[in-house]
Formats: sequence, C-alpha cells, structure tokens
Amino acid sequence: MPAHHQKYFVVEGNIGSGKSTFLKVINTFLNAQVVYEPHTKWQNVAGENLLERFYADTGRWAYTFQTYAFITRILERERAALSNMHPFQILERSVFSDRYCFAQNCFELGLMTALEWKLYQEWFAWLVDQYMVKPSGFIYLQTDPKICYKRLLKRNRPEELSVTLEYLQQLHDKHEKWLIHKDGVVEYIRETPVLVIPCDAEFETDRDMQKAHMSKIIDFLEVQYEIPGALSARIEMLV
Ligand code: TTP
Ligand code: MG
Repeated sequence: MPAHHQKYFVVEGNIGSGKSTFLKVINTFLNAQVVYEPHTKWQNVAGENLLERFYADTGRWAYTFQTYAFITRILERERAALSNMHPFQILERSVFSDRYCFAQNCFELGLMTALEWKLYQEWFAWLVDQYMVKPSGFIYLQTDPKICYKRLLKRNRPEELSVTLEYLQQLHDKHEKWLIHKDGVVEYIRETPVLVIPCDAEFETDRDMQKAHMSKIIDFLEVQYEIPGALSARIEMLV
C-alpha cells in the first residue's frame, strides 16, 4: 500500500519514558507494524555522530539536528510502509514532538536563536501542511521525570550522559502542555485524539501490566477508528 494511504499512530513520551519498550510489547501482541525512532541514523551521518554533537554543544547543533530529525522520521515511516503487511503503523515519536517539545525547549533555553526558530517554524508549517499525512492518534506514555531519569541511567547511552533531571522535567512539562492541555498547538493536530497511558510502573518484565496496556490500546484503536484486523493475529495472547 502506498505510504501516504497508511494510517499511523504515534507513541509519544519523554526520554526514557519507555517508548521503545512499549513498541516491543505492541510488536508481540498486536497486528501492527512498529517503526522505531531512527536514532541510529542520527548516530552515523556519513561517519559523524550528530546526536553526540547535539548533546555536546546543543547551541551549535540544535537547528541542524532538528532538520535532520524531521527528514529521517518521515523517510523512516515511508520506507517501513513499503513493506508493511499490517493494517496500520505505530511510530515512536513524530515531527510534532520534535516541534512542540524538543525544538520549542531549545528555543526557550536560548539554544536556537530567534532567527533559527523562525526558519524552523516556517519550513515546518509548510512541510506539515503540504506534504505530511496526519497521524490518526497519539498514545502518550505519561511517566514521572524521576522515573525516566532512572531508566535512562539504566540504559546508559554514552551520548546521553549530559541529560539532567532538570532537562527531563522541562521536556515533561512540554509534553503535558502539548498533549494534555493542547496549549499553543496548531489546528492541524488539535483534534487528533490522545490516549494517555500512565507508565510509572515497571512493565518491561511485567506481563500482566503489558496486557493491561495493550487492552487500552485495542479499545482506543478499534472503538475509535474501527481498524479491521487490529484485534486479530496475536490477540489470543491477551486472554
Ligand atoms: P526505553 O523504552 O528505551 O525508553 P524510550 O524509548 O522512551 O527512550 P527514548 O526517548 O530515548 O527513545 O526505556 C529506557 C530504559 O528503561 C531501557 O533500558 C528499558 C528500561 N525500562 C525498565 O527497566 N522498565 C520499564 O518498565 C521500562 C518501560 C523501561
Ligand atoms: Mg526509544
């Protein structure tokens, strides 16, 4: 099916909130194609580690990083769509979290200049309006920043050593502002439904918790969007 015809949902949440772990659970239980965040691409751009540069000197690289994150997210979804045998896709983050959480935060902290922020917003608005397929819904993993921080330390990615609890708190506030309060969000996605899943409790190793999360997702997908086949295939594992 062509990429622009495919329905997709987005799992959103702070750094370390549990998105990748959540997508693995979806992959086990549901008939959906999961598309992970393309961070390995950011770690090797013609031999350079852009993610590392971004964290090492955010003021210098924020704008550059955001442009590359935008394009790689779109290409990753389209590439995956070409081989998708499932009725829909579920993505890890989107250009919208880039815009409303990460880029916005960089600007507010003075890590993007007013000029860079203006340029970013101009091309973002145009590309989103002219070219993007709208997400059918957001699945927001709402996790206490202190718990995100613990999970981050556990994962121990070298590029993320400079990430502080304070930074995670700022990003958390941005997610809440965007997905819960819909504050300052463009018309384009203001009406897009949001399913909130509290994710403070451990679920990486807790099968019952995983099933409880999946039941919520299934209700969200099937009741609201009537996606045929969403329940099929692996649903028997839920009972
Ligand atoms: P990830 O699922 O990797 O977090 P994320 O995908 O939201 O992060 P990013 O924004 O960078 O993409 O979880 C982070 C770490 O926490 C990982 O090592 C797994 C661990 N973890 C647990 O130990 N228990 C849990 O219940 C969850 C959700 C994650
Ligand atoms: Mg992840």
